[in-house]
This record gives sequence, C-alpha cells and structure tokens, in this order.
Amino acid sequence: MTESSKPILYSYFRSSCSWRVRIALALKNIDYEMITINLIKDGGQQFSKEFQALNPMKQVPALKIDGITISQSLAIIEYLEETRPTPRLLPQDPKKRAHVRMISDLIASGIQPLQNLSVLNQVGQENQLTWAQQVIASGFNALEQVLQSTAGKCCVGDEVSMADLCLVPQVANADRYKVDLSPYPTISRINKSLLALEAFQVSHPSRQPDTPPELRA
Ligand SMILES: N[C@@H](CCC(=O)N[C@@H](CS)C(=O)NCC(=O)O)C(=O)O
Repeated sequence: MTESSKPILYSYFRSSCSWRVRIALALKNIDYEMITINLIKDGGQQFSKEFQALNPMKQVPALKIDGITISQSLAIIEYLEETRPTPRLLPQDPKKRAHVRMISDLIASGIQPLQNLSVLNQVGQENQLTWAQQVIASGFNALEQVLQSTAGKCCVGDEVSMADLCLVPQVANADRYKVDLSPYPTISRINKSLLALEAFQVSHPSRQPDTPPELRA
C-alpha cells in the first residue's frame, strides 16, 4: 500500500494552536487527514515515543506535508501560505504584513505559552485559574490597544489573516478560563464576526472527531 499523499495533521480538539492550523487548512481548502493526540489520556499521548519522533517539543500541532513534518503552528501556517497562497493569509503590503506577524507573535509567544497545559501543571491546581486569567488579561490589555490602530473588520484591516487565526482560539481559551471580556470590545467584536465564517466553524473545538460528546455542538 502506498502512503497517503494527503497532509496529516496531528491535532487535539481543545488545543488552540491546533485550531489555528485547522482554520488555515479550511480557509485554503486543503484536504487532509487527522490523527488525534489526546493531551490528557494515558498521561498525555504527546509524550509517546512515536509522537516525540515527530515533534520533540511534545506539543500539537504537527503537520506532515509534501514529504516533511512541520511543528510550530505559525511555521506551519507560513509554509501553507508560501506553497498554497490562495486565499492570502499574509497581506502583500509589508507594513500590514508586519502587523499581522506582530499580533500573531503577541498571542503565540506572549500569551498562549504562559497558559499552556504544561505550565498550568507546574503552577498547581489551586492557582491555575487565577494564573491563566492574569496572563490572558495582561496580554489582552496590550492586544486591545494594538488593535486600535490596526483593526478593521479583522485584526489587520478587513482581510482575514494569520493574526485572526491566533485571535479566535485565544479568545476561546479566555472563555474557558472565565476571563471577563468586557474590557476588550475590539477583541470581542472581531472574534464574534470571525466565528460566523465557515472555516472557523468547521475547525471549531466543538466539532472535531475527538470532541467528547458532552462538548459537541
Ligand atoms: N508554539 C507552539 C505551541 C504548541 C503548544 O503549546 N501546544 C499545546 C496545545 S495548544 C500542547 O501540545 N501542549 C501539551 C503540553 O503542554 O503537554 C505552536 O504554536 O505550535
């Protein structure tokens, strides 16, 4: 049997970083297979030897595509952008492109890693909620301010970009940790309008093959 030529995404329904990539694949209409990695079950399937061989960081997502394996969601999205450029997820204008990368990094480096599962485990059960709320609120305070000068209907102008693929999953994490979103009207407005788009809906954590029945929508 020949190996499937379809890309294979290693994903966990609740992983915000996996969701970023699922949105990109949906927007670009790329057909793919999914292998689910349960971050909780069996002590965390990301720690298995097989998965570590794919991503030594022991994190999802990872994407097998075109004969290579890529981890790090933003690197994956940039590869998809360079090889499958339509629809565009990085604007042509260098200044707008810089803003997209700035916002993506603000979320992907400045917020999500601080509230990742492994960090929350270090913080301890009793402090997890407060910790997650504080790091998300602190990042959102900055992001709300940044968006005042970059946003239109989306994070940067009116076109959906990589920044939006980072924003929506991060707002879902904020909801999960019961962060009060009332101080962030721009974040909330953009999130709401993006969630109405098909690509954000089909890739939603509530609609994945590994979504538990009680969390299905
Ligand atoms: N910078 C990485 C972060 C990946 C990451 O943090 N993945 C989380 C899920 S969103 C994970 O696999 N966590 C497993 C763990 O903490 O043990 C990316 O953007 O892909």
